[in-house]
Amino acid sequence: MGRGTVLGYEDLRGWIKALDKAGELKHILEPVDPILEMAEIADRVSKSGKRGGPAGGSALLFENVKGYPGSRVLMNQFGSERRMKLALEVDSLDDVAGRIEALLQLKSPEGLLGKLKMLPMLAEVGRFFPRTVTAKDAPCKQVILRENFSVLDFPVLQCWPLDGGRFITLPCVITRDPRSGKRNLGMYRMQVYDHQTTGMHWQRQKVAAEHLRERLRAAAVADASGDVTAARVRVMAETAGGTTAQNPVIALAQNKDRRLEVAVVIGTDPATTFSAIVPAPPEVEEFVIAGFLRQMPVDLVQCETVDLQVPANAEIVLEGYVELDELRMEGPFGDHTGFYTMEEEYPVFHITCITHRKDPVYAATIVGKPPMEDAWMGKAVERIFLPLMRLTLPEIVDINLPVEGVFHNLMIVSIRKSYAGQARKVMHGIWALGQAMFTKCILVVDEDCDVQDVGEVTLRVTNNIDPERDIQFTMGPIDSLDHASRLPNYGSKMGIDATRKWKAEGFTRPWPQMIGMDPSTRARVDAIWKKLGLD
Ligand SMILES: Cc1cc2nc3c(=O)[nH]c(=O)nc-3n(C[C@H](O)[C@H](O)[C@H](O)COP(=O)(O)O)c2cc1C
Ligand SMILES: [Mn+2]
Repeated sequence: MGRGTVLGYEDLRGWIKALDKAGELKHILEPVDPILEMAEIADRVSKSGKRGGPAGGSALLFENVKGYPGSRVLMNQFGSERRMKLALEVDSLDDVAGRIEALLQLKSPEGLLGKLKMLPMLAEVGRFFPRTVTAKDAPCKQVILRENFSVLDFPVLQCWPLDGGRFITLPCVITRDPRSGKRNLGMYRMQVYDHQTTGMHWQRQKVAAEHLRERLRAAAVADASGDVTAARVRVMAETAGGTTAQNPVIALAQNKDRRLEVAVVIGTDPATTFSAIVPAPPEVEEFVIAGFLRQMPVDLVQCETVDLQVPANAEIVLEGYVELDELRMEGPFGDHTGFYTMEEEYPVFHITCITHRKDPVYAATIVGKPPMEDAWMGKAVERIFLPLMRLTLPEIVDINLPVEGVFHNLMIVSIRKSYAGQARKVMHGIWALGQAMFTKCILVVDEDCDVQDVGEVTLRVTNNIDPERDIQFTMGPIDSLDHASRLPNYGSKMGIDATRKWKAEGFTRPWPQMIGMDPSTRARVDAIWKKLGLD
Protein backbone atom coordinates (compact mmCIF):
# COMPACT_ATOMS: atom_id res chain seq x y z
CA MET A 1 0.00 0.00 0.00
CA GLY A 2 1.51 3.38 0.92
CA ARG A 3 1.63 6.68 -0.88
CA GLY A 4 4.24 5.68 -3.39
CA THR A 5 2.16 3.01 -5.05
CA VAL A 6 -1.40 4.32 -5.06
CA LEU A 7 -2.53 7.68 -6.31
CA GLY A 8 -5.74 9.01 -4.77
CA TYR A 9 -8.97 7.38 -5.82
CA GLU A 10 -10.72 9.53 -8.41
CA ASP A 11 -14.20 8.44 -7.40
CA LEU A 12 -16.26 5.68 -5.83
CA ARG A 13 -15.64 3.40 -8.80
CA GLY A 14 -11.87 3.77 -8.52
CA TRP A 15 -12.21 2.92 -4.84
CA ILE A 16 -14.39 -0.12 -5.58
CA LYS A 17 -11.74 -1.36 -8.03
CA ALA A 18 -9.03 -0.91 -5.42
CA LEU A 19 -11.13 -2.79 -2.83
CA ASP A 20 -11.58 -5.62 -5.31
CA LYS A 21 -7.88 -5.78 -6.11
CA ALA A 22 -7.01 -5.87 -2.43
CA GLY A 23 -9.40 -8.81 -1.91
CA GLU A 24 -11.55 -6.59 0.31
CA LEU A 25 -14.80 -6.71 -1.68
CA LYS A 26 -17.50 -9.38 -1.85
CA HIS A 27 -19.84 -9.23 -4.82
CA ILE A 28 -23.31 -10.35 -3.73
CA LEU A 29 -25.21 -11.78 -6.68
CA GLU A 30 -28.05 -13.31 -4.68
CA PRO A 31 -31.19 -11.11 -4.74
CA VAL A 32 -31.26 -9.02 -1.55
CA ASP A 33 -33.89 -6.53 -0.40
CA PRO A 34 -32.81 -3.01 0.63
CA ILE A 35 -35.60 -3.25 3.19
CA LEU A 36 -33.93 -4.82 6.27
CA GLU A 37 -32.10 -7.65 4.47
CA MET A 38 -29.04 -5.62 3.46
CA ALA A 39 -28.78 -4.31 7.01
CA GLU A 40 -28.93 -7.81 8.48
CA ILE A 41 -26.16 -8.97 6.15
CA ALA A 42 -23.98 -5.91 6.80
CA ASP A 43 -24.51 -6.29 10.55
CA ARG A 44 -23.36 -9.91 10.54
CA VAL A 45 -20.32 -9.07 8.41
CA SER A 46 -19.42 -6.10 10.66
CA LYS A 47 -19.42 -8.34 13.69
CA SER A 48 -17.67 -11.26 11.99
CA GLY A 49 -14.43 -10.68 13.92
CA LYS A 50 -16.30 -11.68 17.05
CA ARG A 51 -16.77 -15.16 15.60
CA GLY A 52 -13.10 -15.60 14.72
CA GLY A 53 -13.20 -14.17 11.18
CA PRO A 54 -11.36 -11.05 10.10
CA ALA A 55 -12.66 -8.07 12.11
CA GLY A 56 -15.14 -6.17 10.00
CA GLY A 57 -15.26 -8.74 7.19
CA SER A 58 -15.34 -7.40 3.63
CA ALA A 59 -16.91 -4.49 1.83
CA LEU A 60 -20.14 -5.61 0.15
CA LEU A 61 -21.34 -4.81 -3.35
CA PHE A 62 -24.96 -5.90 -3.78
CA GLU A 63 -25.45 -6.39 -7.50
CA ASN A 64 -28.90 -7.93 -7.49
CA VAL A 65 -31.10 -5.54 -5.55
CA LYS A 66 -34.71 -6.67 -5.07
CA GLY A 67 -37.04 -4.19 -6.75
CA TYR A 68 -34.13 -2.29 -8.35
CA PRO A 69 -32.95 -4.17 -11.44
CA GLY A 70 -29.53 -2.94 -12.62
CA SER A 71 -28.80 -1.12 -9.34
CA ARG A 72 -25.78 -1.69 -7.15
CA VAL A 73 -25.35 -0.89 -3.47
CA LEU A 74 -21.97 -0.55 -1.74
CA MET A 75 -21.84 -1.15 2.01
CA ASN A 76 -19.14 -1.57 4.67
CA GLN A 77 -16.52 0.20 2.53
CA PHE A 78 -14.75 1.58 5.64
CA GLY A 79 -15.60 -1.34 7.91
CA SER A 80 -12.19 -2.59 9.04
CA GLU A 81 -8.87 -1.09 10.06
CA ARG A 82 -7.33 -2.43 6.86
CA ARG A 83 -9.98 -0.81 4.64
CA MET A 84 -9.83 2.45 6.55
CA LYS A 85 -6.07 2.56 5.90
CA LEU A 86 -6.60 1.60 2.28
CA ALA A 87 -9.19 4.38 1.97
CA LEU A 88 -6.73 6.97 3.25
CA GLU A 89 -3.81 5.26 1.49
CA VAL A 90 -1.64 4.91 4.56
CA ASP A 91 0.11 2.00 6.25
CA SER A 92 -0.88 3.31 9.65
CA LEU A 93 -3.52 5.83 10.67
CA ASP A 94 -0.85 7.55 12.75
CA ASP A 95 0.85 8.41 9.41
CA VAL A 96 -1.94 10.90 8.74
CA ALA A 97 -1.40 12.37 12.20
CA GLY A 98 2.30 12.59 11.36
CA ARG A 99 1.58 14.56 8.18
CA ILE A 100 -0.62 16.96 10.15
CA GLU A 101 2.07 17.37 12.79
CA ALA A 102 4.65 18.12 10.11
CA LEU A 103 2.38 20.83 8.74
CA LEU A 104 1.73 22.29 12.17
CA GLN A 105 5.43 22.50 12.86
CA LEU A 106 6.02 24.67 9.81
CA LYS A 107 8.35 27.48 10.78
CA SER A 108 10.14 30.16 8.79
CA PRO A 109 12.88 28.51 6.79
CA GLU A 110 16.47 29.48 7.51
CA GLY A 111 18.67 30.17 4.51
CA LEU A 112 18.37 28.91 0.96
CA LEU A 113 18.71 25.28 1.95
CA GLY A 114 15.87 25.64 4.42
CA LYS A 115 13.70 27.16 1.72
CA LEU A 116 14.53 24.38 -0.71
CA LYS A 117 13.66 21.79 1.90
CA MET A 118 10.26 23.36 2.27
CA LEU A 119 9.36 23.14 -1.40
CA PRO A 120 7.86 19.65 -1.31
CA MET A 121 5.68 20.73 1.60
CA LEU A 122 4.46 23.79 -0.29
CA ALA A 123 3.73 21.67 -3.35
CA GLU A 124 1.69 19.42 -1.09
CA VAL A 125 -0.29 22.37 0.26
CA GLY A 126 -1.14 23.32 -3.34
CA ARG A 127 -2.91 20.01 -3.77
CA PHE A 128 -5.35 20.59 -0.92
CA PHE A 129 -7.60 23.15 -2.53
CA PRO A 130 -10.59 22.14 -4.64
CA ARG A 131 -10.70 22.86 -8.38
CA THR A 132 -13.74 23.83 -10.41
CA VAL A 133 -14.62 21.86 -13.51
CA THR A 134 -17.32 22.43 -16.10
CA ALA A 135 -20.47 20.36 -16.34
CA LYS A 136 -19.23 18.49 -19.39
CA ASP A 137 -16.28 17.22 -17.35
CA ALA A 138 -18.49 16.20 -14.47
CA PRO A 139 -19.66 12.58 -14.52
CA CYS A 140 -22.32 13.42 -11.92
CA LYS A 141 -24.16 15.33 -14.69
CA GLN A 142 -24.53 12.37 -17.04
CA VAL A 143 -28.21 12.27 -16.16
CA ILE A 144 -30.06 15.44 -15.10
CA LEU A 145 -33.62 15.14 -13.76
CA ARG A 146 -35.57 18.34 -13.18
CA GLU A 147 -39.09 16.94 -13.10
CA ASN A 148 -40.95 13.84 -12.00
CA PHE A 149 -37.85 12.48 -10.32
CA SER A 150 -37.95 10.30 -7.24
CA VAL A 151 -35.32 9.71 -4.61
CA LEU A 152 -36.89 6.28 -4.22
CA ASP A 153 -35.58 5.38 -7.66
CA PHE A 154 -32.43 4.64 -5.68
CA PRO A 155 -32.35 1.60 -3.40
CA VAL A 156 -32.63 3.51 -0.12
CA LEU A 157 -32.38 1.15 2.85
CA GLN A 158 -34.64 0.51 5.76
CA CYS A 159 -32.13 -0.51 8.43
CA TRP A 160 -34.05 -1.76 11.49
CA PRO A 161 -37.57 -3.06 12.06
CA LEU A 162 -38.81 -0.14 14.19
CA ASP A 163 -37.25 2.59 11.99
CA GLY A 164 -39.65 5.33 10.95
CA GLY A 165 -39.02 4.54 7.30
CA ARG A 166 -36.21 4.36 4.78
CA PHE A 167 -33.09 6.43 5.46
CA ILE A 168 -30.23 7.70 3.32
CA THR A 169 -27.42 6.71 5.64
CA LEU A 170 -24.22 7.88 3.92
CA PRO A 171 -25.10 11.33 2.54
CA CYS A 172 -22.53 14.11 2.30
CA VAL A 173 -24.55 17.26 2.95
CA ILE A 174 -23.23 20.55 1.55
CA THR A 175 -24.31 23.97 2.83
CA ARG A 176 -22.77 27.41 2.76
CA ASP A 177 -22.22 29.75 5.68
CA PRO A 178 -24.37 32.80 4.82
CA ARG A 179 -21.87 35.08 6.51
CA SER A 180 -18.42 33.81 5.53
CA GLY A 181 -19.41 32.04 2.32
CA LYS A 182 -17.44 28.98 3.49
CA ARG A 183 -18.83 25.62 2.45
CA ASN A 184 -19.46 22.78 4.85
CA LEU A 185 -19.66 19.07 4.22
CA GLY A 186 -21.31 17.06 6.97
CA MET A 187 -22.86 13.65 7.18
CA TYR A 188 -26.41 13.84 8.50
CA ARG A 189 -28.87 11.02 7.86
CA MET A 190 -31.99 11.69 5.80
CA GLN A 191 -35.34 9.98 6.31
CA VAL A 192 -37.24 9.66 3.04
CA TYR A 193 -40.75 11.14 3.45
CA ASP A 194 -41.82 10.92 -0.19
CA HIS A 195 -40.36 11.01 -3.70
CA GLN A 196 -38.99 14.55 -3.36
CA THR A 197 -38.87 15.23 0.37
CA THR A 198 -36.64 13.95 3.15
CA GLY A 199 -35.71 14.81 6.70
CA MET A 200 -32.43 16.57 7.45
CA HIS A 201 -31.07 15.26 10.71
CA TRP A 202 -28.38 17.82 11.45
CA GLN A 203 -28.15 18.06 15.20
CA ARG A 204 -28.32 21.54 16.69
CA GLN A 205 -24.62 21.81 17.52
CA LYS A 206 -23.49 20.81 14.02
CA VAL A 207 -22.23 23.26 11.42
CA ALA A 208 -25.13 23.04 8.94
CA ALA A 209 -27.60 23.71 11.78
CA GLU A 210 -25.68 26.90 12.50
CA HIS A 211 -25.88 27.86 8.81
CA LEU A 212 -29.65 27.50 9.01
CA ARG A 213 -29.79 29.64 12.16
CA GLU A 214 -27.71 32.30 10.44
CA ARG A 215 -30.27 32.47 7.65
CA LEU A 216 -33.07 32.49 10.17
CA ARG A 217 -31.55 35.36 12.15
CA ALA A 218 -31.20 37.35 8.96
CA ALA A 219 -34.75 36.61 7.85
CA ALA A 220 -36.14 37.49 11.27
CA VAL A 221 -34.37 40.83 11.14
CA ALA A 222 -35.96 41.42 7.76
CA ASP A 223 -39.50 41.13 9.07
CA ALA A 224 -39.19 41.67 12.79
CA SER A 225 -42.83 42.76 12.82
CA GLY A 226 -43.99 39.92 10.62
CA ASP A 227 -45.73 36.75 11.61
CA VAL A 228 -43.50 34.18 13.23
CA THR A 229 -44.73 30.64 12.98
CA ALA A 230 -44.59 28.24 15.88
CA ALA A 231 -41.94 26.23 14.10
CA ARG A 232 -39.76 29.25 13.67
CA VAL A 233 -40.19 30.24 17.30
CA ARG A 234 -38.99 26.80 18.25
CA VAL A 235 -35.88 27.04 16.13
CA MET A 236 -35.36 30.61 17.27
CA ALA A 237 -35.35 29.43 20.85
CA GLU A 238 -32.18 27.56 20.03
CA THR A 239 -30.36 30.63 18.80
CA ALA A 240 -28.08 32.70 20.93
CA GLY A 241 -30.60 34.19 23.32
CA GLY A 242 -32.89 34.98 20.43
CA THR A 243 -31.50 38.50 20.27
CA THR A 244 -31.88 38.69 16.53
CA ALA A 245 -32.46 42.43 16.54
CA GLN A 246 -28.89 42.98 17.74
CA ASN A 247 -27.44 40.53 15.27
CA PRO A 248 -24.63 41.93 13.14
CA VAL A 249 -25.94 40.28 9.99
CA ILE A 250 -28.08 43.27 9.03
CA ALA A 251 -26.78 43.13 5.47
CA LEU A 252 -28.33 39.73 5.08
CA ALA A 253 -31.62 41.14 6.24
CA GLN A 254 -32.19 42.48 2.75
CA ASN A 255 -32.47 38.90 1.61
CA LYS A 256 -36.15 37.98 1.58
CA ASP A 257 -35.42 34.42 0.66
CA ARG A 258 -36.86 31.93 3.13
CA ARG A 259 -34.58 29.03 2.28
CA LEU A 260 -31.19 27.58 2.97
CA GLU A 261 -29.86 25.89 -0.14
CA VAL A 262 -28.56 22.37 0.35
CA ALA A 263 -26.88 19.85 -1.92
CA VAL A 264 -26.35 16.22 -1.02
CA VAL A 265 -23.94 13.81 -2.66
CA ILE A 266 -24.07 10.06 -2.28
CA GLY A 267 -21.12 7.93 -3.40
CA THR A 268 -17.81 9.80 -3.66
CA ASP A 269 -14.14 8.90 -3.39
CA PRO A 270 -13.44 7.64 0.14
CA ALA A 271 -11.47 10.69 1.32
CA THR A 272 -14.39 12.99 0.51
CA THR A 273 -16.97 10.76 2.21
CA PHE A 274 -14.69 10.43 5.23
CA SER A 275 -14.13 14.19 5.40
CA ALA A 276 -17.89 14.62 5.92
CA ILE A 277 -17.71 12.92 9.33
CA VAL A 278 -14.53 14.61 10.51
CA PRO A 279 -15.25 17.04 13.39
CA ALA A 280 -13.38 19.88 11.71
CA PRO A 281 -13.53 23.44 13.04
CA PRO A 282 -16.41 25.26 11.29
CA GLU A 283 -13.98 27.55 9.47
CA VAL A 284 -12.20 24.70 7.72
CA GLU A 285 -13.79 23.50 4.48
CA GLU A 286 -13.99 19.71 4.37
CA PHE A 287 -13.13 19.83 0.65
CA VAL A 288 -9.68 21.04 1.72
CA ILE A 289 -9.43 18.23 4.26
CA ALA A 290 -10.36 15.70 1.57
CA GLY A 291 -7.69 17.23 -0.71
CA PHE A 292 -5.15 16.93 2.10
CA LEU A 293 -6.09 13.32 2.84
CA ARG A 294 -5.95 12.12 -0.74
CA GLN A 295 -3.19 14.52 -1.82
CA MET A 296 -5.21 15.39 -4.86
CA PRO A 297 -7.68 18.26 -5.20
CA VAL A 298 -11.40 17.57 -5.13
CA ASP A 299 -13.01 18.55 -8.43
CA LEU A 300 -16.17 20.56 -7.90
CA VAL A 301 -18.94 21.45 -10.31
CA GLN A 302 -21.73 24.01 -10.06
CA CYS A 303 -25.22 22.69 -9.22
CA GLU A 304 -28.15 23.10 -11.63
CA THR A 305 -30.77 24.65 -9.34
CA VAL A 306 -28.86 25.94 -6.30
CA ASP A 307 -25.77 28.11 -5.89
CA LEU A 308 -23.57 25.37 -4.47
CA GLN A 309 -20.78 23.17 -5.81
CA VAL A 310 -20.60 19.41 -5.52
CA PRO A 311 -17.86 16.83 -6.15
CA ALA A 312 -17.96 16.30 -9.92
CA ASN A 313 -17.29 12.57 -9.61
CA ALA A 314 -20.18 11.85 -7.25
CA GLU A 315 -22.50 9.00 -8.15
CA ILE A 316 -25.68 10.80 -7.11
CA VAL A 317 -26.46 14.47 -6.37
CA LEU A 318 -29.65 15.74 -4.72
CA GLU A 319 -30.12 19.49 -5.01
CA GLY A 320 -32.67 21.40 -2.98
CA TYR A 321 -33.38 23.53 0.04
CA VAL A 322 -34.53 23.59 3.62
CA GLU A 323 -37.34 26.04 4.48
CA LEU A 324 -36.32 28.25 7.36
CA ASP A 325 -39.46 27.69 9.39
CA GLU A 326 -40.39 24.11 8.61
CA LEU A 327 -39.86 21.23 10.99
CA ARG A 328 -41.18 17.69 10.81
CA MET A 329 -41.06 14.58 12.96
CA GLU A 330 -38.03 12.46 12.14
CA GLY A 331 -37.35 8.91 13.36
CA PRO A 332 -37.42 6.59 15.13
CA PHE A 333 -34.05 5.34 13.90
CA GLY A 334 -31.89 2.46 15.12
CA ASP A 335 -28.82 4.48 16.04
CA HIS A 336 -25.13 3.94 16.68
CA THR A 337 -25.75 3.99 20.41
CA GLY A 338 -27.32 0.54 20.10
CA PHE A 339 -30.75 2.02 20.89
CA TYR A 340 -33.45 3.58 18.76
CA THR A 341 -33.44 7.36 18.77
CA MET A 342 -37.03 8.42 19.27
CA GLU A 343 -38.97 10.81 17.07
CA GLU A 344 -37.97 14.45 17.16
CA GLU A 345 -38.57 17.47 14.95
CA TYR A 346 -35.93 18.29 12.35
CA PRO A 347 -35.75 20.45 9.21
CA VAL A 348 -37.15 19.14 5.93
CA PHE A 349 -35.17 18.83 2.68
CA HIS A 350 -37.05 19.59 -0.54
CA ILE A 351 -35.37 18.21 -3.64
CA THR A 352 -35.41 20.45 -6.71
CA CYS A 353 -33.21 18.39 -9.03
CA ILE A 354 -31.42 15.07 -9.11
CA THR A 355 -28.31 14.48 -11.19
CA HIS A 356 -26.42 11.21 -11.36
CA ARG A 357 -23.92 9.12 -13.24
CA LYS A 358 -25.12 6.46 -15.62
CA ASP A 359 -25.84 3.30 -13.61
CA PRO A 360 -25.07 5.00 -10.30
CA VAL A 361 -23.70 3.00 -7.40
CA TYR A 362 -25.69 3.75 -4.25
CA ALA A 363 -23.47 3.97 -1.15
CA ALA A 364 -24.90 3.10 2.25
CA THR A 365 -23.99 2.12 5.77
CA ILE A 366 -25.91 0.99 8.79
CA VAL A 367 -25.45 1.99 12.38
CA GLY A 368 -26.55 -0.03 15.40
CA LYS A 369 -25.03 -1.91 18.27
CA PRO A 370 -21.22 -1.65 17.92
CA PRO A 371 -18.99 -2.74 16.35
CA MET A 372 -20.30 -1.42 13.06
CA GLU A 373 -18.67 0.23 10.08
CA ASP A 374 -18.66 3.64 11.79
CA ALA A 375 -16.47 2.20 14.58
CA TRP A 376 -13.55 2.18 12.13
CA MET A 377 -14.30 5.66 10.85
CA GLY A 378 -14.38 6.85 14.46
CA LYS A 379 -11.05 5.20 15.22
CA ALA A 380 -9.53 7.00 12.23
CA VAL A 381 -10.89 10.31 13.55
CA GLU A 382 -9.41 9.48 16.97
CA ARG A 383 -5.93 8.96 15.50
CA ILE A 384 -6.04 11.91 13.13
CA PHE A 385 -7.31 14.37 15.73
CA LEU A 386 -4.75 13.53 18.40
CA PRO A 387 -2.16 16.05 17.11
CA LEU A 388 -4.87 18.70 16.83
CA MET A 389 -6.01 18.08 20.41
CA ARG A 390 -2.40 18.41 21.51
CA LEU A 391 -2.30 21.94 20.11
CA THR A 392 -4.62 22.99 22.93
CA LEU A 393 -3.76 20.29 25.45
CA PRO A 394 -0.06 19.49 24.91
CA GLU A 395 0.12 17.24 27.99
CA ILE A 396 -2.03 14.60 26.25
CA VAL A 397 -0.01 11.48 25.48
CA ASP A 398 -2.70 9.28 23.95
CA ILE A 399 -6.47 8.87 23.81
CA ASN A 400 -8.83 5.95 23.36
CA LEU A 401 -12.52 6.16 22.56
CA PRO A 402 -13.60 2.55 23.08
CA VAL A 403 -16.02 1.48 20.38
CA GLU A 404 -18.65 0.43 22.93
CA GLY A 405 -18.55 3.95 24.33
CA VAL A 406 -20.01 5.04 20.96
CA PHE A 407 -17.54 7.93 20.78
CA HIS A 408 -19.33 10.47 22.86
CA ASN A 409 -19.92 8.35 25.95
CA LEU A 410 -16.35 7.51 26.96
CA MET A 411 -12.87 8.92 26.39
CA ILE A 412 -9.78 7.57 28.08
CA VAL A 413 -6.87 9.97 28.06
CA SER A 414 -3.32 9.69 29.37
CA ILE A 415 -1.42 12.82 30.34
CA ARG A 416 2.05 13.89 31.33
CA LYS A 417 1.15 15.50 34.64
CA SER A 418 3.28 18.45 35.70
CA TYR A 419 1.14 20.34 38.16
CA ALA A 420 -1.66 19.91 40.66
CA GLY A 421 -5.17 19.73 39.23
CA GLN A 422 -3.96 19.12 35.68
CA ALA A 423 -6.25 16.12 35.09
CA ARG A 424 -9.27 18.32 35.76
CA LYS A 425 -7.91 21.03 33.52
CA VAL A 426 -7.62 18.45 30.73
CA MET A 427 -11.23 17.33 31.26
CA HIS A 428 -12.51 20.86 30.92
CA GLY A 429 -10.30 21.39 27.90
CA ILE A 430 -11.84 18.35 26.21
CA TRP A 431 -15.36 19.51 27.05
CA ALA A 432 -14.48 22.79 25.36
CA LEU A 433 -13.03 21.23 22.22
CA GLY A 434 -15.48 21.14 19.30
CA GLN A 435 -17.53 17.97 19.18
CA ALA A 436 -15.56 16.55 22.11
CA MET A 437 -18.03 18.69 24.10
CA PHE A 438 -20.38 15.70 23.95
CA THR A 439 -18.03 13.40 25.89
CA LYS A 440 -20.12 12.04 28.76
CA CYS A 441 -17.33 10.32 30.72
CA ILE A 442 -13.62 11.15 30.64
CA LEU A 443 -11.06 8.96 32.40
CA VAL A 444 -7.67 10.59 32.93
CA VAL A 445 -4.66 8.38 33.69
CA ASP A 446 -0.92 8.98 33.96
CA GLU A 447 1.33 8.75 30.92
CA ASP A 448 2.70 5.30 31.80
CA CYS A 449 -0.76 3.73 31.41
CA ASP A 450 -1.51 2.35 27.93
CA VAL A 451 -4.98 3.74 27.24
CA GLN A 452 -5.51 1.25 24.41
CA ASP A 453 -5.39 -1.56 26.99
CA VAL A 454 -8.81 -1.34 28.62
CA GLY A 455 -7.84 -3.99 31.21
CA GLU A 456 -4.87 -1.91 32.34
CA VAL A 457 -7.09 1.18 32.43
CA THR A 458 -9.65 -0.63 34.61
CA LEU A 459 -6.91 -1.67 37.01
CA ARG A 460 -5.50 1.84 37.26
CA VAL A 461 -8.75 3.69 37.50
CA THR A 462 -10.38 1.51 40.10
CA ASN A 463 -7.20 1.27 42.21
CA ASN A 464 -6.27 4.92 41.99
CA ILE A 465 -9.45 6.72 42.86
CA ASP A 466 -11.13 7.86 45.99
CA PRO A 467 -14.42 8.24 44.16
CA GLU A 468 -15.88 11.13 46.03
CA ARG A 469 -12.63 13.05 45.83
CA ASP A 470 -11.69 12.24 42.24
CA ILE A 471 -14.92 12.55 40.30
CA GLN A 472 -15.66 15.84 38.61
CA PHE A 473 -19.23 16.55 37.53
CA THR A 474 -20.21 19.34 35.21
CA MET A 475 -23.18 20.41 33.11
CA GLY A 476 -23.32 21.18 29.43
CA PRO A 477 -24.57 20.27 25.98
CA ILE A 478 -25.31 16.58 25.49
CA ASP A 479 -25.45 14.59 22.26
CA SER A 480 -28.96 14.61 20.78
CA LEU A 481 -28.88 10.81 20.70
CA ASP A 482 -28.47 10.52 24.48
CA HIS A 483 -31.66 9.06 25.95
CA ALA A 484 -30.69 9.31 29.61
CA SER A 485 -29.95 13.00 30.12
CA ARG A 486 -32.49 14.90 32.26
CA LEU A 487 -33.35 17.13 29.31
CA PRO A 488 -32.85 16.57 25.60
CA ASN A 489 -29.46 17.97 24.55
CA TYR A 490 -28.55 19.21 28.02
CA GLY A 491 -27.24 17.35 31.03
CA SER A 492 -24.28 16.30 33.13
CA LYS A 493 -20.86 14.91 32.34
CA MET A 494 -18.35 13.14 34.52
CA GLY A 495 -14.58 13.09 34.63
CA ILE A 496 -12.55 10.69 36.74
CA ASP A 497 -9.08 11.79 37.78
CA ALA A 498 -7.25 8.46 38.05
CA THR A 499 -3.78 9.94 38.01
CA ARG A 500 -1.52 9.38 40.97
CA LYS A 501 -2.30 12.06 43.60
CA TRP A 502 0.32 14.50 44.72
CA LYS A 503 1.04 16.24 48.00
CA ALA A 504 0.17 19.45 46.21
CA GLU A 505 -3.29 17.95 45.73
CA GLY A 506 -3.65 17.22 49.43
CA PHE A 507 -2.55 13.58 49.31
CA THR A 508 0.03 13.05 52.02
CA ARG A 509 0.26 9.25 52.28
CA PRO A 510 3.02 7.58 50.23
CA TRP A 511 1.86 6.38 46.79
CA PRO A 512 2.92 2.78 46.17
CA GLN A 513 5.00 1.51 43.25
CA MET A 514 3.34 -0.68 40.64
CA ILE A 515 4.71 -4.19 40.54
CA GLY A 516 7.17 -5.16 37.81
CA MET A 517 10.12 -7.57 37.57
CA ASP A 518 13.62 -6.09 37.41
CA PRO A 519 15.39 -6.14 34.02
CA SER A 520 18.29 -8.40 35.02
CA THR A 521 16.01 -11.16 36.30
CA ARG A 522 13.94 -10.85 33.12
CA ALA A 523 17.09 -11.22 31.01
CA ARG A 524 18.20 -14.32 32.91
CA VAL A 525 14.81 -15.95 32.46
CA ASP A 526 14.74 -14.94 28.77
CA ALA A 527 18.02 -16.80 28.33
CA ILE A 528 16.62 -20.10 29.62
CA TRP A 529 13.00 -19.60 28.48
CA LYS A 530 13.16 -21.87 25.42
CA LYS A 531 14.70 -24.69 27.42
CA LEU A 532 11.79 -24.59 29.85
CA GLY A 533 9.42 -25.62 27.05
CA LEU A 534 6.61 -23.53 28.47
CA ASP A 535 5.40 -21.83 25.24
C1 LIG B 1 -22.77 7.05 9.41
C2 LIG B 1 -22.86 8.35 10.13
C3 LIG B 1 -24.08 8.96 10.33
C4 LIG B 1 -24.19 10.18 10.98
N1 LIG B 1 -25.42 10.75 11.14
C5 LIG B 1 -25.52 11.96 11.73
C6 LIG B 1 -26.78 12.59 11.84
O1 LIG B 1 -27.81 12.06 11.42
N2 LIG B 1 -26.83 13.83 12.42
C7 LIG B 1 -25.72 14.46 12.90
O2 LIG B 1 -25.82 15.58 13.37
N3 LIG B 1 -24.50 13.86 12.82
C8 LIG B 1 -24.38 12.63 12.24
N4 LIG B 1 -23.15 12.02 12.14
C9 LIG B 1 -21.97 12.70 12.72
C10 LIG B 1 -21.52 13.86 11.85
O3 LIG B 1 -21.31 13.43 10.54
C11 LIG B 1 -20.26 14.48 12.41
O4 LIG B 1 -20.57 15.04 13.67
C12 LIG B 1 -19.66 15.55 11.51
O5 LIG B 1 -18.45 16.01 12.07
C13 LIG B 1 -20.60 16.70 11.29
O6 LIG B 1 -20.00 17.64 10.42
P1 LIG B 1 -19.99 19.19 10.78
O7 LIG B 1 -19.02 19.35 11.91
O8 LIG B 1 -19.49 19.81 9.52
O9 LIG B 1 -21.36 19.58 11.14
C14 LIG B 1 -23.03 10.79 11.48
C15 LIG B 1 -21.80 10.18 11.30
C16 LIG B 1 -21.70 8.97 10.64
C17 LIG B 1 -20.36 8.34 10.45
MN1 LIG C 1 -17.73 20.98 9.15
